[in-house]
Amino acid sequence: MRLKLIVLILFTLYQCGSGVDKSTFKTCSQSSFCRRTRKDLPGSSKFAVLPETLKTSDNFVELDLINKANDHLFILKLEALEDNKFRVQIDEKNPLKPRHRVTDVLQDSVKSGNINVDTQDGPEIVFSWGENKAVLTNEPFRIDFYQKDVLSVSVNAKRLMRFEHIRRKSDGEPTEDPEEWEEMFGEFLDSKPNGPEAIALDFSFPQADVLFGIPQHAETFVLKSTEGDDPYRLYNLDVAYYELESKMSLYGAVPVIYGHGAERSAGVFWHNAAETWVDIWDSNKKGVSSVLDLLTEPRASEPPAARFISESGIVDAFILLGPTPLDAFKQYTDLTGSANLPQLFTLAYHQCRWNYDNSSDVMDVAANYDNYDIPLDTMWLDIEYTDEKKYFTWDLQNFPDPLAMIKNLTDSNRHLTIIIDPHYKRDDSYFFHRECEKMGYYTKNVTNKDYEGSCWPGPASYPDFFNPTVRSYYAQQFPVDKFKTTTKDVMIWNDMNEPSVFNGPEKTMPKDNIHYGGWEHRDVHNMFGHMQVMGTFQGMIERDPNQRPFILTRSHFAGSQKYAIVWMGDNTAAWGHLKNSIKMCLSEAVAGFSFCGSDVGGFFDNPEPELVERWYQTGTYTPFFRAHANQDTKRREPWLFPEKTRLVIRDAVRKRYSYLPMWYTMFYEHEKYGLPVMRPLLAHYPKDKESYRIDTQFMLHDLLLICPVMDEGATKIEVYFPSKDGQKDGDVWFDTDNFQKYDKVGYETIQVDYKKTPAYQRGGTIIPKKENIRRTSTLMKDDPYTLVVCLDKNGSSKGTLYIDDEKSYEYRKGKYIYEQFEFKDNALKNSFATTPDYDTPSTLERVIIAGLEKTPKSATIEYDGKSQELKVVSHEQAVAIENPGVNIAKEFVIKLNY
Ligand code: NBV
Repeated sequence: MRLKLIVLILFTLYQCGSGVDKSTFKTCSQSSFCRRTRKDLPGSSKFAVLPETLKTSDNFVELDLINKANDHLFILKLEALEDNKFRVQIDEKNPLKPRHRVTDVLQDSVKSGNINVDTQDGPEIVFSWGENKAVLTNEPFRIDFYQKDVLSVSVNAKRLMRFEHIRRKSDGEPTEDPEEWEEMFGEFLDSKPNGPEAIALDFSFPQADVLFGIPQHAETFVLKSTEGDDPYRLYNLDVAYYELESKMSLYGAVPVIYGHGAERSAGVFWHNAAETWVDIWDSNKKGVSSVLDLLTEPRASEPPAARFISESGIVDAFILLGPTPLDAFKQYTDLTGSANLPQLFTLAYHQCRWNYDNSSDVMDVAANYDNYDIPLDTMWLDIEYTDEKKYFTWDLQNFPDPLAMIKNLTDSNRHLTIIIDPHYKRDDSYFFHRECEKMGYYTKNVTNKDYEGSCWPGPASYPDFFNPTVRSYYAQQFPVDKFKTTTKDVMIWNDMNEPSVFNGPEKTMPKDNIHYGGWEHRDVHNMFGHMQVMGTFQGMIERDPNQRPFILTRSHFAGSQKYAIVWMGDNTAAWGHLKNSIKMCLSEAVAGFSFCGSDVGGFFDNPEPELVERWYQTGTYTPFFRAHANQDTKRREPWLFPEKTRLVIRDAVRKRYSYLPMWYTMFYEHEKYGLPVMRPLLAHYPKDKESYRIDTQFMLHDLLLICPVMDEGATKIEVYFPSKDGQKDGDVWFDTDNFQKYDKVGYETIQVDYKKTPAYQRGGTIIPKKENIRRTSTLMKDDPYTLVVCLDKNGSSKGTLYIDDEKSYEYRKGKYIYEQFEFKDNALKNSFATTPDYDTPSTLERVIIAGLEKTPKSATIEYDGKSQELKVVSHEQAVAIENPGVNIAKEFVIKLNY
């Protein structure tokens, strides 16, 4: 009873009403390393390269670097990487103790390229690799990266580099800040055993007009200047009631940034897992903004730039030289990986709530989806399913027979996802705690004892997921012979893994806690969740090696996308949060997290029906489509709303199911090519400056332009049709509801009734769909396909379709069908890059063609040496070729007859 009360008090303090409690979280000026680094002014750093120390090898060169302010020596390592990438590492030459280097993020496949030293006399050393060149200026230290002779990224051009060498307090080196050696935040003391060890470096993007990236922030997609404001913060935190338009940290931290301009894109990946703040200088090449500008001399144009400031670790920066936005995104996923192809059902619709109270609640909700004819694939269980928040156990009072409940779902082709948090109840009757305590598996505090914090179960400890043995132990909990109340089909949700600690500094773990290898939590904080999801992934693979794991994680770092998908955490049922979900998912997508979404309807508070309708309509087109709500909200399953809302929800979900073949194909191509699924407009229209800042519209692949209605009471919206050349040349677009054609560039007012979500298929594309909507995606597996062919200005188009067993890893052994479609010269043809090695009974049931100049009289299909006439039905703005009937894995040609 007392325990429950304490948890309740801590939780109430934690939630703190309905607004973010800013006093819980640091500003830059409350953090010693950010405060002291931010005093550095451009031009202040005194680093110089010692050219005579140059050592070369095939793939990298090394030089000494000196801080002339104190004569401390560093090693600068420059490494050429394949595909227009470059790595810059700086570490102390003779550190008092080793500095932390990030592991467990980079792909094994990262390959070095050959680096040549072109010139090395005089004040510069010039290196080249492939089409690229790096010019290293010795003093002041600076590196300019050229892609095909165009200056794309400059390192330390602002001379803001800082590198605090590790020292002993007793050496009495000059202090810059009174809290360098010990820091207080509220009641919390950070003992900082290593003293000051911050690093900072600036990167300029001479070709860029805008910078974007560094999720996770509730901010616009394009980054804003931080002059006169706090920097963007990257420090995984559990921020209840987070605010919009804020540079405060949220649950994830992905230190990759891009600069983009009409001619080029480039990026920088800052491979550091310590707390990081990022300053942004946006471009002042904004053109004439006032009459005064016309009269005065143009200002010297400073390119947009970013400064990364990290509390510890080394400088390890990857320069991504593009030159296109898609090239730069790919270079980033080359380094950190792309998401595995998910099981198809995970792309369908999910229903969650904190909490479903008991087994019959779960089964009733699922059954009601059938009663109201709304498809549903996955039910979710939040923390209350456990026995007193002891993960890997069940509350057998409310869920007396979990296996029967799961079977009930599985029998109707549905799935269950359950939550597993990273805090473990300190209770001797709990096996997991007993074993972790006995084996020494918990993260240690500063005195090397098991760290004890407080979370849902009350006093709790946190396994040290950085230790591979601990990860294996944790992974061993998942197989069904161990976790007997689950089946192989139960999927996992890792929440609170920043980690969230109710009674910790900034509601997280103290920085002087100790992890595996003796590293401080300070060095690795942003990777704590990443290490948990690695363990979860391992556990699910051990449970069933041939089933693709599905994991939702709240905390994430660079590379977590290989293991888990993300969402926007505890958002609010407000229109601003609906809009924000698109901005945030776009930033996540360019940082490798394509499988992203927000709690549909909003987590906190009760949404009005109109907001629910618009949120579902937006959810149709966001990769992760899950409704979720806080325990204090009113129940809000679709049938609890007025009929109109329920029908809108039904339509939105059904529309999502009709596009599942497209989603699945896009995610296959995501794994294969490493490009985002959800894309900002600039990804395809890099020359269109107007498009850069548009973050209320987005593209799905290069196929659809989605313009969700996200304003209360809207009866019309302004849709922007982007330009290919930055002027008048654009694509043609077809409204997906009625195939109305838009051949234009610029804004167009579109009328929107409550049913309408403007979405346009790009002319030149072919999208595969399934139009017989069933209760679950699994039931649609062998259903026939419809191809939607939208023609470009030349009357042609192309598309792809991927098919496999939707579940296993057999596709990695070639058991799949991947086909290309092409429409040109009045004929639709398919072809296969590799011979299909998967049997599907699915046929082609319809081809819809939009954009034809004349309506054909009929069509003829040829396959297997036979030919057959097909009926062409003319609709207002498209034609439909009915029932070609050919197996989708066969080669065919359909010719139009005039
Ligand atoms: O586990 C309860 C919630 C969960 O429903 C939500 O989705 C997470 O983001 N969890 C956070 C803990 C506390 C929320 C106030």
